[in-house]
Amino acid sequence: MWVDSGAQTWRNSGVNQNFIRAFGTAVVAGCVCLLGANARALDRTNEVFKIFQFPADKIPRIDGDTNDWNIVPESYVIGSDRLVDDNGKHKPTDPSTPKIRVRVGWVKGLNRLYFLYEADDDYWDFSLPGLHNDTFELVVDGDLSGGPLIERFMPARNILGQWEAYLTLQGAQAQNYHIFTPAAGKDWCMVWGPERWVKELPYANAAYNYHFKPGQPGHLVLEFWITPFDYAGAEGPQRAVESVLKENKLIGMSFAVIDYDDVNSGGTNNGFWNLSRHHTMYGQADELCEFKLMPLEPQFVKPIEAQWSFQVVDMSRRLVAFKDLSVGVIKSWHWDFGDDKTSTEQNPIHAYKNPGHYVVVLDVEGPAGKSRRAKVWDVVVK
Ligand SMILES: [Ca+2]
Ligand SMILES: [Ca+2]
Ligand SMILES: [Ca+2]
Repeated sequence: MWVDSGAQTWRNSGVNQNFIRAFGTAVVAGCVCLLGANARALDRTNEVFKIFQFPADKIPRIDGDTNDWNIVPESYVIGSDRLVDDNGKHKPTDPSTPKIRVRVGWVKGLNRLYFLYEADDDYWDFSLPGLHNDTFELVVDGDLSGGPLIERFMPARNILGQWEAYLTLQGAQAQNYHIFTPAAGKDWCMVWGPERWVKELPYANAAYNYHFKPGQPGHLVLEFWITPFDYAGAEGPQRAVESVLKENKLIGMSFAVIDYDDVNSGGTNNGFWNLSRHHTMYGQADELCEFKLMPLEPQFVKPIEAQWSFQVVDMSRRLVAFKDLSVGVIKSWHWDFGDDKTSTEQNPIHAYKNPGHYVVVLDVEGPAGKSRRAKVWDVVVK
């Protein structure tokens, strides 16, 4: 349902009522703090869209079956009402407009963004091999660097020339995926830039589920994940830098729905709806929206769980720093360093007398109970 009338509403309404209903006050409050005194140039800086954290034992399987997304609360869903009618070709209430629902997820420890894109359209246009295809266009800036990602917007283009700018700059710091909905007889997407390797495993994977033919109406499911990159060059993955995804990190992202409803219309699309209010978000990362990598929802957080990491500070003194990473309310810590020495500090530093492979055990206790985490032969000093 289109319930918002587009760009003008956004300009006039500060924090939109639909947003408050859909996204809750917690993120609104967090957003105000984040903006602080120096608001960024990003679009919609008065709101942050949420990326759901999947528990590690509930990672979505890329098979076009939506069941693994049932655990994502409705507050994470981005619907058609959030998109802006970008070029005025369709009224937001036009019944021929594709109705979409987008959910975005992530998994702590994986530099991947998972997507479930569902759409209902009255005319699925996907029989041609080129760009004329119903499309979900996704732009991702994994480190909020902003800046141009398409050669034509790059200041250095005047120095480098068009093709050198394309090969050295385009898509390097933010990536644009033209995802065909659906893709029949073609790759699942066009990466708009020379870093085409990012659309293949082990950097991306996609699956569709639909039961319509070209020109028919119907429901489309597209399930996929991509890897965001701080640097993804034309030369291939060897020098690439993945964006490290961490809890509460903000990334830049927007997506657009490009609708074709007539196979004979040539290159002309019938509508272009955008999460960003700026059509040129396809090539300007400054015009993306803010998305936040959310913590686990409370029902997936274990009440108490021991966890820790360590670092050898000085091997010549066999000096090791231990860091508590336990989850939950912890009242006491007990470390057994494996050499008959113990500590009750939260984050102890320990000097081993002798070289060896050690079994280190952390026991924690709190109102929710006890938990233990041993690591066998992780701590090795010589
Ligand atoms: Ca699935
Ligand atoms: Ca970037
Ligand atoms: Ca269509």
